[in-house]
Amino acid sequence: MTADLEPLSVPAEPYAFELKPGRCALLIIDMQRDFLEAGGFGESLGNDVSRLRTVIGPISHLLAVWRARRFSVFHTREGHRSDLSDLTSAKKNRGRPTRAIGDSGPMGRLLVRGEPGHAIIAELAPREGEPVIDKCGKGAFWATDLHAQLQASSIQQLIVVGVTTEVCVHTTVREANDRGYDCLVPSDAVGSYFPEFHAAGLAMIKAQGGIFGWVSTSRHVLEALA
Ligand code: C5J
Repeated sequence: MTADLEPLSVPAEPYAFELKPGRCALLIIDMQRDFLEAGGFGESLGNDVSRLRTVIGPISHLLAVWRARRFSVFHTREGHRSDLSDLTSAKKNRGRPTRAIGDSGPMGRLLVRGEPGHAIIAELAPREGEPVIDKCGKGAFWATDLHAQLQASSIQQLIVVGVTTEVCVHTTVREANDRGYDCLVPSDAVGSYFPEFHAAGLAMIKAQGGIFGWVSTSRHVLEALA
């Protein structure tokens, strides 16, 4: 059991984050082929999906350390049941896409569970025993048992990484705040199709004394744990 080890100070903004090893989970948001690869859901919305690939290295390094220390790792996937019974018409039609959620593409039906595009990219594939939270919304807490699972593991803090900064990462950080978690977001381990939204999303998290949490880098987290 790794809980209640000495806190570690991670340089961060707006001030140092007191990381509690054993009480802090690495929460990896939606690192799915549908968002990162050509032919997936992200591209169907007109996005340049290559922009998201910069986060793979930093997340891989954090993940390797979290696994080596036997700290908690949670993965999320955004997607829908094959009958689309959990897909609202508002979400399906938003943006008037040429190919909508549930339509067929090169990686199977877009954002549908079990299809090739719904899978987490090979570089970050979950290991046996690591919880994978399937969510149909942007936030990882809504309509999932993530909170219950975190509580069962006595988790109080989250390092939130993945994609996209201003959408699913941000929504999840906000949800986590309202449930009492302290969140640290490493700026190089979250990514967006839009650099300006990435910057604004991070600025909002750390503003007003850290109204949603702390912003740091993967290097600072790794150095604190070294
Ligand atoms: C989006 C996400 N952008 N994972 N999902 O629709 O951020």
